[in-house]
Amino acid sequence: MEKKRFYITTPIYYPSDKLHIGHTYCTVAADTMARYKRLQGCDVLFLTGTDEHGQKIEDKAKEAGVTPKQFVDNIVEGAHGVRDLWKLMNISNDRFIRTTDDYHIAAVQKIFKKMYEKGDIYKGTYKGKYCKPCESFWTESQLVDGKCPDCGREVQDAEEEAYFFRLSKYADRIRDLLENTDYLEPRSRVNEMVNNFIKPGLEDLCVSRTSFSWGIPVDFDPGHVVYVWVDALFNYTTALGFLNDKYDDYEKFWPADVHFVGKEIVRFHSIIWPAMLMSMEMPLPKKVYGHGWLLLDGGKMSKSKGNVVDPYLLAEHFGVDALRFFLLRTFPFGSDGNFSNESLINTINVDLANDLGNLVSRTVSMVGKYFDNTLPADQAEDAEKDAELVAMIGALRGKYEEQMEKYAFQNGLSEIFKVIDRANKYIDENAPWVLAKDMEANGPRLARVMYNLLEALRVSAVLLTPFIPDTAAKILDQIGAAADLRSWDSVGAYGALPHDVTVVRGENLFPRVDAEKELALLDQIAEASKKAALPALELEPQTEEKVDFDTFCKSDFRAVKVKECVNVKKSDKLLKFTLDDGTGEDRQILSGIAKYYKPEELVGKTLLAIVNLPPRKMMGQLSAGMLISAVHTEHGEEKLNLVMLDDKIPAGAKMC
Ligand code: ME8
Repeated sequence: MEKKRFYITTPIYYPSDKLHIGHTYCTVAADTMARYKRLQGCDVLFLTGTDEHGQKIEDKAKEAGVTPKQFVDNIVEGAHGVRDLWKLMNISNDRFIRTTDDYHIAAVQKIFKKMYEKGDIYKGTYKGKYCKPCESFWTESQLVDGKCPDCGREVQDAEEEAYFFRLSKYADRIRDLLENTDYLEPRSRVNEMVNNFIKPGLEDLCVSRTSFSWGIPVDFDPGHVVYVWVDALFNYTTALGFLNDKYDDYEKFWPADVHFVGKEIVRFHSIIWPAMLMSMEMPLPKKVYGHGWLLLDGGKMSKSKGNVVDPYLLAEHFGVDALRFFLLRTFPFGSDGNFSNESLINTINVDLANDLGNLVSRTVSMVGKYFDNTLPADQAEDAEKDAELVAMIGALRGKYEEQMEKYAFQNGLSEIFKVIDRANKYIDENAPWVLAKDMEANGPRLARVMYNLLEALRVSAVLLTPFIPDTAAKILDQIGAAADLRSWDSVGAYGALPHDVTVVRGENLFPRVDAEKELALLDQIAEASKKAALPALELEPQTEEKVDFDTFCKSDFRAVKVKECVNVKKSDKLLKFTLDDGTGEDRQILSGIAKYYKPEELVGKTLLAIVNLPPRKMMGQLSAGMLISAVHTEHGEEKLNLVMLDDKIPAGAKMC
């Protein structure tokens, strides 16, 4: 029988910065789906890649002093880059597309021309805002406070020649697609699209730019580059060989079974993408699934906010499978979820260490201890005691499949963990350690108890394989499941494991995480990397306004010696100085520098003060003058140093 085909894609990522855990989320979900379909016996094509054109990349490259291609090459192929990350996360993509690949570029040029020749792309004028000094076009929404986002100067209305796609022509068909088919899921996203974009009226879409050059050139009109989303969306078909000779899988795999995409790009995939496919007279993908975001402290992670979570760091600390598992176990795929180190550690300790890890290690070690690793074939069932667990094992695959087909990863895992919980309870109910006291009488019964536990583990581990491939294989090794007992067919019903199975004791698969220690360590690392991301040294810009010499000379700067220095009561900022200013009378100055100095460090020092400022009261105490200090910001932290003079300088010496 011919195998069923399954084509799944992730979005292709912008290599403008290193990827974070939010990006990893979608790719891990798609990988799990691809592995699940392979387990079911499908012929799977799983595509991911990078979306490498556009102004943002051009700008970033310029900032870094390299060409755009060198810039993206480094983030895609370099150390800790996109490819490295997918390798680390055990992503089993069959293909990886880069939109800078020649075959893709040539195919997009042909696609653009086809839509142009058909009349669905036409030349018009794009109205926008122009910043003359920067020679840049901006849309209204790109402006910052109505000014150029780059230089902050005034912008003016301007027009640019551009190509447009007749999106408006497809509005009715798109609305029908969204409202009357299952094209877009979860369903809640359909209303969002229809109400926010379709009902207000779809306008034609500007699909070429002339204000920058890092894009696919429109080959019949030099100077124009193809809008990055047109370039990017067609990756799903060029990577199969559409209008190119690089691959030959278009007939076999198109239309895609599902595109996984984050919620903010649902609009592109559910309105623009199908409209362009309609224009090209190509079949539409069967489904677009818009997943939620991983939030940090309630907000979307973003490099510019400095609140990204580094997947390399987490994988190194907790292991790749623990991280993969956490992402799909903790958050419902269609909704947003709040990431925290606490919930990651909690999931590892509760689900993996306590429930699954303990079940594996207890079961395998009991089979070792009571039966020298091999169960006897002579076993005694207890219909009443075994019924519930046996029934749950037999029904698990069906329940799991029902959830997985809906991309409900969290629920699929819940079904597995119901069986794992039940098996743990089954150990307590049957108390193997009591049975083992009289092996002659209870041996066959004890053997069946062990068998049922191994079978629960086998079926669970096979169905966990798409989520935690390496660890599931280790579980199956430990419980002695041969290759043919790891298949989809072998877990359709209870009982495929041979009765005289031999277990192989192995490492503890999920050691408990010391939450307090790990959290402190992660906090430290996060703090350090936040600081490292900030400019090392920030100095106040110099004042441009000039001060005339006479005014300057009016400021009376003097050397002062610290006779006494104490903290001001009830203030955590102020230090009170008693100073020798050379007049023979003590001078008192208060200064808000308690954060930077201990009072005793300053006694005896020679400092610089301005002494002719009008005296003022601070916390009820008089301050006559001001001590001069130097301030700067280092890694985001304000630093202050009092100006200290050579102790040779006598108190009261005038500075000029
Ligand atoms: O959008 N939580 O690329 P991209 C969950 N190049 N998902 C997140 C996330 C988070 N915190 N942050 C980002 C693009 N993502 C385009 C795609 S496809 C033809 C072109 C997801 O690198 C985001 O929702 O900005 C998106 O689906 C994906 O990462 C890629 O984002």
